[in-house]
Amino acid sequence: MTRKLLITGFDPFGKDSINPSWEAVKRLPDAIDDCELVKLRLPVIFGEAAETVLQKAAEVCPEAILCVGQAGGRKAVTPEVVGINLREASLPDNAGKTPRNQPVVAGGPAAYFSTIPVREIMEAVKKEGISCALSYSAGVYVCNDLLYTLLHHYAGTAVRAGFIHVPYLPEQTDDQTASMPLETMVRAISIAVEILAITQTE
Ligand code: PCA
Repeated sequence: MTRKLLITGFDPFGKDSINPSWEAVKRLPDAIDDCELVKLRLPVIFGEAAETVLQKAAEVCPEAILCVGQAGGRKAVTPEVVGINLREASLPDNAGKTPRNQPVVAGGPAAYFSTIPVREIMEAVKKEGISCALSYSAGVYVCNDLLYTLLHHYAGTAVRAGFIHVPYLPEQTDDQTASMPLETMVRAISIAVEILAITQTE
């Protein structure tokens, strides 16, 4: 049976009319190695993004879930090491919600480590000459909300979950702000999927 990876990108949010995460995810092939990629576009809405993923995951039963989001201003592709139990919106989400100092999961642990092999992914991406660094904060907005919810939901199970932030695309920025070409992001995410596919069998 083919193995399945659920891979997600986000809608545009804030002042942006494009989100590189979905632009990159939708350009990935439908399969990498023996891994079938099930792609999903998510709303930038607290709670709803994770709910959308969990519903799809219940349907397709993926072995791993890899979520991708935009982190404007970052220079590198950044696999996230940790998700924290905090919602702190500095910008309304796409439903106008602005939670402040709220937990993602009431009574949940403060944090979870990502369960994908972030270091192996970072090393493999860097080896191809692409800027890549581990990140120790996925923020306190919708991306962290999604990562924490997935790690909480799948804690103690075999389903691995992780998150990778990507920089702006060149067309989203002025010359002073860091950006990365779309093809480079697509390549970096493909490498991450290859690493996931290899390490999943170990
Ligand atoms: N980035 C935001 C939410 C959606 C996205 O692409 C974040 O980093 O939380």
